[in-house]
Order: sequence, then structure tokens, then C-alpha cells
Amino acid sequence: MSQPLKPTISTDNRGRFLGVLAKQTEAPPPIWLMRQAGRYLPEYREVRTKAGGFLNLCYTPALAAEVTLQPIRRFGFDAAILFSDILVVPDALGQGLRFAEGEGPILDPIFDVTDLKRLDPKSTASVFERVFETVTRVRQDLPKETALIGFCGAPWTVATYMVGGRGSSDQAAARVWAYNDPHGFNQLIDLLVEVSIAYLDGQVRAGADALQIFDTWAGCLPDDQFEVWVILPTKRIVAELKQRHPQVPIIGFPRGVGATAGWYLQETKVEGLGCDTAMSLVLMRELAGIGAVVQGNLDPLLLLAGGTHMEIRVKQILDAMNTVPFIFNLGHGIVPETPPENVARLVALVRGEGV
Ligand code: 1CP
Repeated sequence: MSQPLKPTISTDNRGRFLGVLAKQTEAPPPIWLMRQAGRYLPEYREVRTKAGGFLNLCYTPALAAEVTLQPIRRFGFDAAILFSDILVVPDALGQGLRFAEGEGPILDPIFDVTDLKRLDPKSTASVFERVFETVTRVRQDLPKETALIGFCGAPWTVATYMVGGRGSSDQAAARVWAYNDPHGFNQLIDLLVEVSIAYLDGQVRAGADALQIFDTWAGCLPDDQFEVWVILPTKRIVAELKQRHPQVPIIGFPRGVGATAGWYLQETKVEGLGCDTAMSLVLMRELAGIGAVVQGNLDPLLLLAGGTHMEIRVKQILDAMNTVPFIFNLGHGIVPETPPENVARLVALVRGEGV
């Protein structure tokens, strides 16, 4: 906890990050990484052990704030992201959630509309308060030159875990329910829209400068389903947040949607588009051309591999994006086996420091 802050934090990283989200072009671009706090950092593993598990870590504001700050101390990223999880929302609604070691999240599945009775939006307040307290603490301890990002999972992605009970390669359980009983499934989505608005609103009031909506499973839907379960609910969340906090930019991360991202952008009105690993730099530039601020999209496995190949690809990304509003990030979260030295090297490469 006593590690000194990186000297690069003395520049106005927060202003640069928010400037790009206001459609300015910055060279070098701001950088933060999805899952920048996590198991690849020894100091994270230490705090997680002390917390006695992942959910305890999420719900203990002093510890959650500490792990949010760890990657900022080490690497001086332009933005911190609140340490929490998208599945805090179903947990707060009263759906049992646990994280089994090495297995990822496990929830008691919701099978149909009658199971929705198990969920109580009134029970979310006390759980959300702990997350908001984490945001308040982070904002107090974070250098004022570093931006703070709040987040939630998009209703569709959160619903896939609630219905399936865990992650899977195709999130089939939610897709089948949505086909069999769209009205029933829509009640779950409506509930998630309402609680996600309250959740993001509280994070902004506690000090978040920007928001990201993670839609990890957006790419598994055909376009008619994508419109109903991804675009429309996200649009409602964004519209309500814009009404309450017009100054707070929102980044959408609809993973795996390819060229459909243009439709998502125009309908949802998010300012930023998180681009996944598979999206081409050509398409990212095209999307910037229709007014998006693009963010991404180095392959997390290339960050793990490091070396010359990573250096070449980082340069390709920087060269392709140097005339558009762009935020450097990965195309998905950092994987736990990533050597922290590779992350330090990446930040230096992006900032043109000592390369
Ligand atoms: O064991 C551990 O310490 C837990 C590993 C871990 C971490 C570090 C999980 C379990 N969640 C997190 C933190 C987390 N998750 C953050 C914190 C901020 C950051 O540093 O980025 C965020 C934003 C998330 C978001 C999240 N959780 C998503 C969306 C983004 C993505 O990665 O696709 C999803 C799908 C989850 C669910 C989840 N939580 C954890 C795991 C392993 C998973 C994926 C489960 C699966 O699909 O199998």
C-alpha cells in the first residue's frame, strides 16, 4: 500500500481520457485495460486471500478500493475501473451466487417466469451501498489526474448467467427461454434495466467519471434477437443515465458483434465503443468515421506472449488509430497468467517511453 505513484500520473490523464470521450484525438492515446485489477498481480492475490474469497473482496469497500488502486500505482493507467463484478447485480437481487475456486461464478439458475419471484429489487440497496462506498473511497485515494470508470453488465449478458447458472460457450439456456417465452424473459430484462440504472446512477453520484456497459454475450444473437435483448435495453439505460448525468460518457462493449456495432452505436447513443479482439482495425476506423470513440483491441493472449510480436501489433494499432479519438485497451480482459512486466512494457510502448 505504500508503493509510490508512477511519475506519469502527474500529467492530466483524466482530462486526456475524458477529452477523448468528448471526441478529441490524443497522441499518445489514453490507456487502461479490462481486468487490470486481477489475478495476474501478486498484490491482488494477497488481498483476495486476506478477504477470504472473491465476493467478500467485492463487498469490503476498503479492500475493493485497494485492489482498484493497485494497477494505477504499478502502471499509472489513465483510468481506474471500479473493482466489482457484473454478477453483483443478481447477487443483490437475492439469487444465490458463489465463486468456486478455478470454476468461475455459479448461480442458482432461474428457469422460468415463476422463478422471478425469488428476485427482490428492494434487497439491492444495501448491497449496492457497499459498492458505492468503494467508489467514494477510490475517488478519495485516486490521484485527481486519474479518471474513474464505473460499470455494470448489460441486461442481456447478466441474464445469460442468471438463466444458465454459469458461463458456457453459447449461453444457450437464456436464448432458448427468450424464444419460448419472450414475454416472461422480457420481465427479467425489464428488472435488470431498472436495477442497472440505479446501480450506475449510484456509482456516478459516488464519483465515477465515465461508465462502461459490458455485453460479453451480445455476439451470440441473430439480428432480430439482438435488437430486442441488446439494443433496446441498453438504449433505455443510456437514455436514463444521459437524462440524469449528461456530462458522464458511456462506453458500450458489445463483444463479438462485428459490423453490427454501427447499428448498436447509432441506436444506443453510447459515446464509446469497446472493440473486441476480432474486430478489424479497418472497421474500427470506419466506426470512428461515424462518430464513435473507439477503444481496444490488443489480443489479451498477445499481452501474455509479449515480445516482438506484441511490439509490432501495438505499433500497428497506434498507427491505424492516430488520427481518430481512440482509447488503447485489450479486446477482452487480461488473463491471469499474464506477466506483469509485459503490461509495464505495453504502457511504455503506447506512451512512447524508453522504446
Ligand atoms: O478469482 C478471482 O479473483 C476472480 C476473477 C475475477 C475478477 C478479477 C472475476 C470473476 N471478476 C473479476 C473482476 C471484474 N469482472 C471486473 C473488475 C474491474 C476490472 O479490473 O476490469 C469487471 C469489469 C468484470 C466484468 C465481468 N465479470 C464480465 C464482463 C467482462 C468480461 O470479462 O467478459 C463478466 C462476463 C464477468 C463474470 C465473471 N466474473 C468472474 C469470472 C471468471 C467471470 C466470467 C465467467 C464465465 O463466463 O465463465
